[in-house]
Amino acid sequence: MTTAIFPNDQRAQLEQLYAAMRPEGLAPLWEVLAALVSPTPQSPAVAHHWRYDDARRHLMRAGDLISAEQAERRVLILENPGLPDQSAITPSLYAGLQLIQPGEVAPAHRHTQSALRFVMEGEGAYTTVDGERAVMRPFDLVLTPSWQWHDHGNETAQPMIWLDGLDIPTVRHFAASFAEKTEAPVQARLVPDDDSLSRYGRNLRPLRGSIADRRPASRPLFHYPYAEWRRSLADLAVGAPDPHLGHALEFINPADGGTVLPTIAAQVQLLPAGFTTRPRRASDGAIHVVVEGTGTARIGDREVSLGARDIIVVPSWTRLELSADSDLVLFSYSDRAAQQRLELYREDRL
Ligand code: GTQ
Repeated sequence: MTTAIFPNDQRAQLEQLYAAMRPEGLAPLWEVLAALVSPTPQSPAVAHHWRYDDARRHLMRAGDLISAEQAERRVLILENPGLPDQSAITPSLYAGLQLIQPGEVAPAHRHTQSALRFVMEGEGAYTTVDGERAVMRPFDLVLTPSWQWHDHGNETAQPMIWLDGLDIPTVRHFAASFAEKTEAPVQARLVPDDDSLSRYGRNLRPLRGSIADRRPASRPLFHYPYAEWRRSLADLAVGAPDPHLGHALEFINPADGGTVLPTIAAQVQLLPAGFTTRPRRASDGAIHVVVEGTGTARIGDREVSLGARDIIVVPSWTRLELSADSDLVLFSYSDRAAQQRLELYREDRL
């Protein structure tokens, strides 16, 4: 807390007032106003870099020590060093690396927190969302919208690891967490696998006759396969890159063209070999994952080298400049969706 400057006698009398009113739940705004209403964002989060291989080693060890069923979710939380013990990678968002070993099931539950999964390794394991399975491949994006039942399973012979991105700290901020479990750990399959991808994933939507659609009309799609988004990015990359973003595409909700989740926006970008972005800063706190290539991220006064599957966090209003050694493909998610809905979002292209 910052302390305002006052002459000594005034300060002494003010302190007496504060002491007298504190037990009655009263506090002076003038002591804290400058910190509360700062001219620019003052994030308690710091820039940080997780090397995938290092995180993976600890995750595999956890896999030896505890089962997915026992843990309910076997996840290593990516905790921002500026937000210790808060299970947060930014003030509003959560990130974790989840491991499902061959034959394991992470049992069905649902909660008000919205989630995305970005597959880091493994092929053929599934997430079932409200009775529909999405079979996952590396670098697929899969959503679990608020209050939809989800269980994860791996019937393949390889471990499956993905990055979980959730709005856990946002929901905690609003004290609006609700969660439920089912009796059976695995949901029944109600429709063919990837049914919603067939219906909504190709720039079409079902014509409604007398049979109502099963999924909520407002958020019908939950699987964005790597093969599809990578092809779009490759086709886009024949043109000139945006100076601040390179070639960038946002994942959208086909129902309204908006962000994939009400709180979380997700995007991919490709920076051609040798390209350096112009610096930019934005009020969203963002998590970036290296999909392909190598390069460098300059985040504020930090510089980190980016290798395969590395993860970085860029706090709000921190200058970011990205350089690609080889063609660099990044996935990222941020709280821009929530900030735009709350009319808070700003960016500054330098
Ligand atoms: O897979 O449902 O990393 O509920 C944290 C909370 C994953 C999940 C997390 C969760 C999940």
